[in-house]
Amino acid sequence: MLERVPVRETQREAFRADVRAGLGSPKKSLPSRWLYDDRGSELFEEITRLPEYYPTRTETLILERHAAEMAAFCGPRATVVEYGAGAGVKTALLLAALDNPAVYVPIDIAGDFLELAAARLQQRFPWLEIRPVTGDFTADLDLPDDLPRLNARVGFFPGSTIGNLSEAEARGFLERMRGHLGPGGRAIVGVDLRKDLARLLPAYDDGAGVTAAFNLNVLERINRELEGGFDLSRFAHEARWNEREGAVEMHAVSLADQTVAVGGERVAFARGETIHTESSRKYSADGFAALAAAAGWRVTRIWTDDERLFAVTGLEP
Ligand code: AVJ
Repeated sequence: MLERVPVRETQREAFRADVRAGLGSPKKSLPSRWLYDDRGSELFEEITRLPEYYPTRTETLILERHAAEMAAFCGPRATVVEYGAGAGVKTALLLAALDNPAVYVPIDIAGDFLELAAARLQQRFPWLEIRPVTGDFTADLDLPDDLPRLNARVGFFPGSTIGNLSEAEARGFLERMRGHLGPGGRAIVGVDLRKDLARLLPAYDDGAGVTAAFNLNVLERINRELEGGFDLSRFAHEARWNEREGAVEMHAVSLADQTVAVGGERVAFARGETIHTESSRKYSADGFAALAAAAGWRVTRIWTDDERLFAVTGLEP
């Protein structure tokens, strides 16, 4: 397909611009979205199966355990709008539990991935109307205006993806979602909870080194796509807690004073200097309720696990 080439090129130019700006600033950083190319998405799937990485299996357990209550909360004949289409396991759990869901609208920036996930779900739920939307849900994205308006709309945002957004971005996202879902809307949002650092940090620095590979893959991506010269043996993965932000941060730490070629420019690193590659915010139940309230939502349900590691929240306008 011809129109695909410009899209890829535009992506690459956006990547180049972000890398230039992020590595050119005094505190080096890269937007976390660039972690998720094909290799990064594969590595993230591997992360979700690690013994140290509790969020995915805990959230899945909560969805399984409380599916009936969630179905009652959402009501019959729902139109389910999912923000970011994952591997589909959690979606299938929710759709299977709901009372006759009518329409499923997955939104994702990766169009190919989205079509694949939609096709898989269609096999499992042949009677469900599936309407994929390719787009960036963190930006000002509209839903198709011919969706059935009679049904209750339910927003689904699992995985604690909301933790990747800054507080301002998260509020903006929740406000836009409220607009999408309308006055009778409901939302189910997965939120990773604050916890002991002894439990939290290993989830982002596992013994097998998968998270390290996931983090440093963004440097390899610069090498692959932007003719970069990063020597991966001269950078290390670091996960650290930022108390002020209430977030686990991933950094790539330079192990030496060095200069790296990136797309015709040279970037200097001092030994110990880092590139901040991702923040994963953790909320208290009260903190999340306050954030939701600022965006016009009330948290009226909290489903959690016995250890209170993770919360699946139910929101009403
Ligand atoms: C996909 C953003 C939910 O923050 O836990 C996992 C990403 N980064 N290990 C998270 C991630 C490192 C993950 N989210």
